Amino acid sequence: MHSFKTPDKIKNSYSSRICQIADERKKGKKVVGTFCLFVPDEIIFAAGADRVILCGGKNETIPIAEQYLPRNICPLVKSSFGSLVNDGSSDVKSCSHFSMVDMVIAENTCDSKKKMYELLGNYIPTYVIDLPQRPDSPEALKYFLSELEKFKSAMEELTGNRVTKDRLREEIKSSNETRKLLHSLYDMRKKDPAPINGTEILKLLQRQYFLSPGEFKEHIRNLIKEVEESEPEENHRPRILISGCPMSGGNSKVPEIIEDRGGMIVAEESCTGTRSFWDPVDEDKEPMLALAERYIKIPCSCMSPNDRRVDNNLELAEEFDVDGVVYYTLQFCHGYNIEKHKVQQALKKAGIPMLFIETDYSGSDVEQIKLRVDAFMEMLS
Ligand code: BJ8
Repeated sequence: MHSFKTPDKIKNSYSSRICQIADERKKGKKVVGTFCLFVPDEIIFAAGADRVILCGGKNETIPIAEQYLPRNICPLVKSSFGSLVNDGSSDVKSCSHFSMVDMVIAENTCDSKKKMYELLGNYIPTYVIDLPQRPDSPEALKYFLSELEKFKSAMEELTGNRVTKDRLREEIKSSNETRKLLHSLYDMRKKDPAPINGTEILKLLQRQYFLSPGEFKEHIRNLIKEVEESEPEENHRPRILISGCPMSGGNSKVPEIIEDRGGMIVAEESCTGTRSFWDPVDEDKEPMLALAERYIKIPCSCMSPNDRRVDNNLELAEEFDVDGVVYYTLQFCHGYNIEKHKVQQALKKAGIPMLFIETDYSGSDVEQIKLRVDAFMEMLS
């Protein structure tokens, strides 16, 4: 397997991004923090603001969160909250960009997040976008569009800038360019053997939130070039689609185990994978409507019914010619956990084997996961 050299600039993107944001703020730019794909970046950027992602993928901040939140909720929510409310009294490093955020832009998705946002409002101004949860009706689109209009006004108020249709069109075009580049990168993974491993791609997607959109595009272009010029690998390894909860920065436990044990992740049906870029925004439509239409279709398990996600799994499995699916959920993420059943049924019908892994951010189950992955790989080989 080829190992791609991540340029130092990209490796150190976190610290340089913090400096960049600090500079921007000195010049009066507003910075917002987000947790979810349902918040359209295009509106934030069109308002002249910057954004950082606040989702936590690290285990260390969970004990801090457990002073406020129940233990039996999803680690992503606890890790994020612990990192944000860390007052420095423990040895754990806090989320340094949280102090640079003027406002959190939250969204009503799962119960744990919704309730966590209510507490977060005690620490920082928190704006919540409401979501209709039955996405396929015309009323839902109308409601979501009205929520995005309100969000646009909130951004105008925060920044003092008007969000014009032209600015929105520019940002939609720019985001679509990023989406196209990611599609080109993913197309390369359709080869057998795939020329780049999935852990590498996951880290790229996690890192995008610590790069400006321009830097991220440049990084993808360079990576595509490097992959094109690399020597192809010879041995076929079981091709895996990983499907389920997002993997925030700091969390790459399961993909690393899969690839260390001989598998090759060729696609991810997740918010740190295809869900984040698969569908473009229609550039020919009125921009706010086009944004509402595109974002409401994100097949998150908080939507009901969410058959689009079942279909996406089947389509990706076929397109990337996978040998098996690893269905990955975080503990206490009821939406993805329950949805497993429907996905498993559909995959079974299509003759595609599936391994279910429910885990957290700790290392306590690593040995057990390795054993289960070994057995799965053996079955697929
Ligand atoms: S669009 S997946 S980013 S909500 S893992 S916190 S769902 S209990 S992160 Fe998500 Fe937006 Fe949906 Fe994507 Fe809740 Fe589940 Fe935890 Fe989750």
